[in-house]
Amino acid sequence: MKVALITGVTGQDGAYLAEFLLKKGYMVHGLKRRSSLFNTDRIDHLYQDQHENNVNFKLHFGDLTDSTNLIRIIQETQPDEIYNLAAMSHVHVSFEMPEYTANADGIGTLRLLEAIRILGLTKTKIYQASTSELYGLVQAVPQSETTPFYPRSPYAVAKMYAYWITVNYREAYGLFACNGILFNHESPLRGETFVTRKITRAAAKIALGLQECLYLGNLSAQRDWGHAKDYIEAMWLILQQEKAEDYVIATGVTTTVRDFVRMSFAELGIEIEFSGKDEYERGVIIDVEQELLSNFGLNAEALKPGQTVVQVDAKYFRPTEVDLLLGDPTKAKTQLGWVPKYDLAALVKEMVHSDLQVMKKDQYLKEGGFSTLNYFE
Ligand code: NDP
Ligand code: GDR
Repeated sequence: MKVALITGVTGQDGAYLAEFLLKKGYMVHGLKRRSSLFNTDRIDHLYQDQHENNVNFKLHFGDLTDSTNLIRIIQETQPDEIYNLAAMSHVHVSFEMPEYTANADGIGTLRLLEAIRILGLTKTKIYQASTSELYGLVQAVPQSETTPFYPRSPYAVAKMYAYWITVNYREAYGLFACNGILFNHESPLRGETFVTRKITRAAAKIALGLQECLYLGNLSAQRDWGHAKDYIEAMWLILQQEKAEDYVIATGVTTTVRDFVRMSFAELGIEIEFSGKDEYERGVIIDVEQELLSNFGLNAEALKPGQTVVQVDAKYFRPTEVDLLLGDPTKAKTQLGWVPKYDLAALVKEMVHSDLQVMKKDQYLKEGGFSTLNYFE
């Protein structure tokens, strides 16, 4: 039985990866942070009673800022594969918490690599969650494994350190350590403050009359969006190769935030047109497909053409922005045989309909007199 250790197991990718590896017959260990509330929502369906025999999913308290804890867990679990997914992963928040981000995302990776080196686990393979944010200020498009980096946030700078320390430990100590340079990937499990999930949640809430307007930042940013389920499969493939190498994982299609908004509302039968510029831009309903809305059990009366449902709020602008990301996944396709199953339309559909179900539950609670205040930035 192969043994895997996933840091960041409670996050979007950690949850999908844990499920994927368990299906492949792995013993899966996950690193989770201590928190005052339960933080295992995304993996609760995988929970196994630890008193039973044949337990193959186990969680350990830990943190990437604590070396002794990492050394102990790795020594106890003796993993064949480590997936380092743990990170303070929000680019905008990294401007507010630059030092912590450097510690967890940058030095955290070093702590993990050092733990493996100190323990002499030369056969353990390591996957490092690198990111398209490394490309930052556009040097060339599409971006491939050879495109120069120009990070544009404390998050990206920390991840740049993690990228190079992974390469360095591979070259210096012969570790099987690889970077997956993953472009944005989303899902119904995406954190609520990343732009795609913020949009799909708001579209569902607005359709149900639970929210009036969605406030966003830069609508012109372009991202190469894929589905997390496809991307975690690439992580696994990267560690199954003969040779440790770095790979770009992307769809090769880029879309603006504005178009993601249009697609999400259209999925519910609400057509939006944008007008105005920069912080004065707004999205207004121009048509409501009553039949489509009623198919989803929605009452369209609250929605009228002319109604503003999206507005720009400059507080969401970043001090330095990454304007355009478009990946070239040729190496992954040819060497790993990796091809994504989802396109953007299928991703948007899944996210919007999942959020519609979540929000219907909220609506039910609200009607029952329970508070459902969700303050998401
Ligand atoms: P999430 O934000 O959903 O999950 C991050 C995980 O890291 C959570 O489990 C979180 O724990 C944990 N974590 C945060 N800080 C620490 C710490 N100091 N010690 C231990 N654990 C910590 O991210 P994703 O699942 O979306 O992304 C996974 C990884 O891939 C991240 O490293 C991210 O930077 C990177 N990445 C993501 C991309 C994407 O589009 N999703 C693209 C490219 C790279 P908790 O649940 O307690 O907060
Ligand atoms: P990103 O994702 O920064 O690319 O990092 P995010 O969804 O936060 O932003 C994408 C783009 O949308 C613009 N935007 C907004 N973003 C947020 N969060 N909220 C808003 O209201 C909003 N309005 C517009 C942003 O300015 C940006 O241009 C994600 C994370 O998962 C990283 O961890 C990962 O490394 C990269 O993807 C690849």
